[in-house]
Amino acid sequence: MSEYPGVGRVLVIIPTYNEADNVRVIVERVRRATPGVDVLIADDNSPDGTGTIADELAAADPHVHVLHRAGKQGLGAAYIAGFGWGGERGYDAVVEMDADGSHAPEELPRLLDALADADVVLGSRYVTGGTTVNWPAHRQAISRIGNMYVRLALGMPLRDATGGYRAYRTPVLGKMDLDTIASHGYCFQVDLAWRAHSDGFRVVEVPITFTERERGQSKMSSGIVREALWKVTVWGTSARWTALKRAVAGNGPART
Ligand SMILES: Nc1nc2c(ncn2[C@@H]2O[C@H](COP(=O)(O)OP(=O)(O)O)[C@@H](O)[C@H]2O)c(=O)[nH]1
Ligand SMILES: [Mg+2]
Repeated sequence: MSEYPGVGRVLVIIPTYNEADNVRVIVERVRRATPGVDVLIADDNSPDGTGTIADELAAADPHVHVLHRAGKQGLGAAYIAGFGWGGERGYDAVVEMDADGSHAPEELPRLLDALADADVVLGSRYVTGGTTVNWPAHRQAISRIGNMYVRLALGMPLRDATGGYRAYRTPVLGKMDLDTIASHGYCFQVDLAWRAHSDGFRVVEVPITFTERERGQSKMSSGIVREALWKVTVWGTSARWTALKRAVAGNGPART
């Protein structure tokens, strides 16, 4: 296994639930775009046989691994298990990437290059140069309004805090107390960005092109949006309350 310059050993984690039509293609694209990095497919016992295909891919390529999980427990739980798997095996950095082709593996070198001077790199649709392709208008609206709300509620300067194409230095995750994360969908992504930002880590955004899936179905639901809205409101209120208490006590503003 080779080391990515300035970063070290890299593990790309791909969570899957019913991605039988996508998993083979995405793994091949990652292996071609970044031959030195390893892949971990975190499958939640997909009824469509994704896990079996993942096993075949792993049997054919020592860079590919599979984490079989008991059942559908949400994206956040799959990633936390994957982060633990990578941490135990000494990877220096882990990458989040969707299985459905929305996150182009061909853009991964740009994320990893940026990680050489950062602790966390967010692939961003909403910085200059970033874009979305074939994304339905209602999904764009939810995403844009959601990100605006995140910025307002949390006072966090990031443009795309809900995106799921990211790279983290593993020690940063180690300091984040992942056991206390109960968030599932987008909220999981906001949760990690918020923790990284408020803990003072170097979080940078690099532009990506997000392309809507062509095969398989989205697992997005209204419950996922509700979870994010509710939790972001609670975090924002709690951060402002803490800042207010500190100001009253004369300790200066809290980090927000
Ligand atoms: N392991 C696992 N993966 C999931 C789960 N929900 C979504 N995913 C994966 O997370 C990625 C993004 O999900 P997707 O449905 O495309 O969400 P969208 O892009 O917001 O519509 C895909 O690779 C999914 O297979 C889950 O409960 N468990
Ligand atoms: Mg998708």
